[in-house]
Amino acid sequence: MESWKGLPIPVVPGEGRPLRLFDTATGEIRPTAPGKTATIYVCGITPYDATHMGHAATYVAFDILQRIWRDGGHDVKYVQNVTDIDDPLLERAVALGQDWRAIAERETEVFRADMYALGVIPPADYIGAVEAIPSVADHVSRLQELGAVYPVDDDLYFSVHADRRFGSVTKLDEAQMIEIFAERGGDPGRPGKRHPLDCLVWQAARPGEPAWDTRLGHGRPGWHIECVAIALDYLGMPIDVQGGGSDLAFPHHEMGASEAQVLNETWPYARHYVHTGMVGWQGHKMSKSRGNLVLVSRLRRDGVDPMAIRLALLANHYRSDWAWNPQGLSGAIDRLALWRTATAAPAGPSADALLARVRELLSDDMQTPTAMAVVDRWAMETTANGGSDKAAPSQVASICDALLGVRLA
Ligand code: 5CA
Ligand code: ZN
Repeated sequence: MESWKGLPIPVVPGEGRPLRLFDTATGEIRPTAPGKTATIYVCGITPYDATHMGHAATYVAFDILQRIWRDGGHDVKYVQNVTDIDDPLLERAVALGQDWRAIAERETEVFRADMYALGVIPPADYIGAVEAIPSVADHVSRLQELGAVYPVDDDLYFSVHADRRFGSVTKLDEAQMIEIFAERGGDPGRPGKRHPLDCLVWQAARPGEPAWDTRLGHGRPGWHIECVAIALDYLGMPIDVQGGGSDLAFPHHEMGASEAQVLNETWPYARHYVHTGMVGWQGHKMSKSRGNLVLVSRLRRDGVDPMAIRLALLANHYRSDWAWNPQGLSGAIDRLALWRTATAAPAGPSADALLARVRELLSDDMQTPTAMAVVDRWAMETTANGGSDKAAPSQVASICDALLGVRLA
């Protein structure tokens, strides 16, 4: 499906550093992207109630990641899905008395507009689950040939233990896995399954629900295999980074990795599993199911500058859980004003040290809060005492744009 429009990214002098990132699978900060072209798959939205601050924080974090790679001389291949058919979307359609397709199209459009406003680099391939159904059927059928899939009634399940590395992404014990699986859309107790953790890869048509005709019969895909089919089709294995919020580490990324590793008979699916922290609001994780949402589109309608929203998100380290709060937004509005004033000044202190320090901080597990404090110090010095470097203000503006995605002009 159509992605959103990208904006030109300024090139800053010299070359950035190799990016080191925390990897969920190893629990360590390790170097990323050994090749010239870096590949990244970030799990996309299920299109209803888009785009809340948790979504926005996650996609802005993976946007920063790509900016650092580009600054370090890599080309980036970025793929994202839209889960435009899934149980929660159908449940919402019933609750609203609306067509599920209309909801998906409308919310995907809101998401695109929000991503564009926030200056998020668009994926080269933006693929809907519905579009991917023929490919999902092919991948499931290949898993069948490999003996890793079995029927339960008319549905098809993947034997997670067909992959001997199952569990290596999150390293949870079995009791924890079963508990989280049940909380996050899984069905550990379904009669007829060979193991409680086996996951649905194909669901036969249910009365009143949408279904598609494929080589597997009339039905629709399971969730994890949808992302795997898209990632394998558009990127191939291993991908450099599989990204998403920490709520996707288990079961989604764990089970997806096993499906891919069985399909490809190689390991690993991804070199890095990168997970963002959860944004909360009113004492809970911000979530569509709970309805405690602050929407990007709502703030934009209220006249909040999207660059201030971006600064409010980046003021938190991507891996920490944090709560959205109005003070954070007003601090970001003040910061944006300070940066705009300073980068419009006739001269300031040299930008060289700032660039080196910002690169150092961002390439070390994306420390955006401290990188922004470096820009603050330069901006305060410029507005208080000026400086002798006439090129510095526009250079700092380019650095903020290229590395932080914050447009100041
Ligand atoms: N469609 C699936 C992924 S294939 C899905 O999880 N969709 S979603 O709409 O629920 O979430 C989209 C992305 O936002 C996911 O990466 C998810 O981990 C992330 N996300 C959801 N809620 C939050 C939150 N409160 N804080 C941070 N990230 C969040
Ligand atoms: Zn996904």
